Amino acid sequence: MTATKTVPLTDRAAWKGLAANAEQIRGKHMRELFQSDPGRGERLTLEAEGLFLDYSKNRVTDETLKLLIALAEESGLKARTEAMFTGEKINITENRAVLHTALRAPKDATIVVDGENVVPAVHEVLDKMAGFADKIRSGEWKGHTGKRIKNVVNIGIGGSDLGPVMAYEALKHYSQRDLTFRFVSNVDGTDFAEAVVDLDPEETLFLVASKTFTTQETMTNAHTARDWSLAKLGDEKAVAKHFVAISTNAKEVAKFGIDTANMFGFWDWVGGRYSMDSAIGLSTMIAIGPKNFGEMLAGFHAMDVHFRTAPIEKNMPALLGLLTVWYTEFFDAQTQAVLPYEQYLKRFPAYLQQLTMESNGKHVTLDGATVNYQTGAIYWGEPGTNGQHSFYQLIHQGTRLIPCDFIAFIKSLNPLGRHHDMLLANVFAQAEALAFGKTAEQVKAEGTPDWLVPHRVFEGNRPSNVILVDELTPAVLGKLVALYEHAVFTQGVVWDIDSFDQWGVELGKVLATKILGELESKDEPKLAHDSSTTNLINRYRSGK
Ligand code: G6Q
Repeated sequence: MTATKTVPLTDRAAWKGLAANAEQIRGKHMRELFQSDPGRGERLTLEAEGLFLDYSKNRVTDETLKLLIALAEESGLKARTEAMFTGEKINITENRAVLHTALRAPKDATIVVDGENVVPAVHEVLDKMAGFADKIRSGEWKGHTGKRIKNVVNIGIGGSDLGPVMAYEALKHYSQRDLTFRFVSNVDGTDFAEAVVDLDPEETLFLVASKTFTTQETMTNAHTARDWSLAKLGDEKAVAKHFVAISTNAKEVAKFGIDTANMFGFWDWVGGRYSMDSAIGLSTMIAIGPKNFGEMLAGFHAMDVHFRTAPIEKNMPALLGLLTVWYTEFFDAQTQAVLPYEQYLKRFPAYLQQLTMESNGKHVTLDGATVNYQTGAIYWGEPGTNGQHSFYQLIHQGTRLIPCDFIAFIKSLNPLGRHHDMLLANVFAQAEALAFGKTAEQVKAEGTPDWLVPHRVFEGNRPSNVILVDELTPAVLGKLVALYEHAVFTQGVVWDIDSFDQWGVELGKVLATKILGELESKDEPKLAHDSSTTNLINRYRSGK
């Protein structure tokens, strides 16, 4: 697909309408919006696939919502969604289809890329993963010395790490507890050293997860892992029992010494940050078992179907995406906080950082024109209630507007006394406090001395969404991830950018390769950098 000419975002009628609408809303407090519309808290909600979204505590009116929906329509959201789902090459700068949705399509679906239905191959890999995962889980797969595999170490970085770590942590409750999982990503040797410090190579399996199998960090860690294993196991043949590869590059896998029979493949139409449900999820499948993994995929698929078919006004990912566009463009919001009130989702914000920021951190449109608006919000967050005792102060009383997504579950996976009621009381209280705040009159009425009143006033009018779900299951995790994937897609469509490339990571990689040679050179290298870089290199060389 080549870039299609669309009306520039800021020339679209709905954009202009939104700009005018924002001026009216800026002077309105959410207190007023709720007082004048008693049904608002029930009306501005949406239920999809078991996820309940309360978006009533946003600085929007019905007019705003109408205009945001019109903006999505004018941006061609529905057509672009179909283009993605049907395998058009919407990643135009890499000339690739974007088909993570095919990874969770049911067996009987047909999705054609370059004249071939990709669904059978997806299921073939899933079946192979299941066979392997079962062998590890049951103990049938033995290490080189005949011992059972007890430890699984995933080596990967970026999209080949963040999804697997997040999913493992999120679904730990469902994991096989006699297996230990570790994740090594950083080229900092400490990451590897600490990950294996208490492991026995005879009982340890490495999953080398790399789409390209050329990523410097991952290959360095994989070679170090190989040396670590062989130092104890001695024999090169041990590699076959202790290393498997997850990659699209069979040639490089074979070169590393991994039997390609122990390779789990995927395809160039799966972007790294969209790959946790491909073979990259092998660690997840070993942890939770093929059945649970299948349920996670079914969850993803359910949200895919919802996004593809629901009208925009009832479309949860589209609404979430549009609300972020609203605050980014018209309220100068720079960040979006994601605050899960669920300890198992502690890595979810980190996962979303890559998904959202690598996807939408772009400064040119599909046509290559520099944008005259903001793109990609900065996503960040920590699990509640911990964040409340650290950075929430700035959200409540600081000078910046930070829209928040709260994620909470009605049932706890670890019900303990009053813990869960307390946890949920905090989510609801935070959303309420952010929206409605506390006026000077209220503070005074509590007997606060006049000089202290301004310090204790909560302005309120801070927007948030609450996503409330019954219980964290593998299917729900799939739905939540797909929810954000499609919210990010919606934003990218409105912003008219390529959400699926990542050229921004290239320059640093190239420079690092050059500098590495200079750091390791025995002879005094001829440095042709700026004075700061030259000084840093020299300081390191003389100190190391
Ligand atoms: C994600 C990016 C990037 C990628 C890593 C690892 O969308 O492409 O984070 O996942 O650079 O790449 P490999 O899997 O090829 O090692």
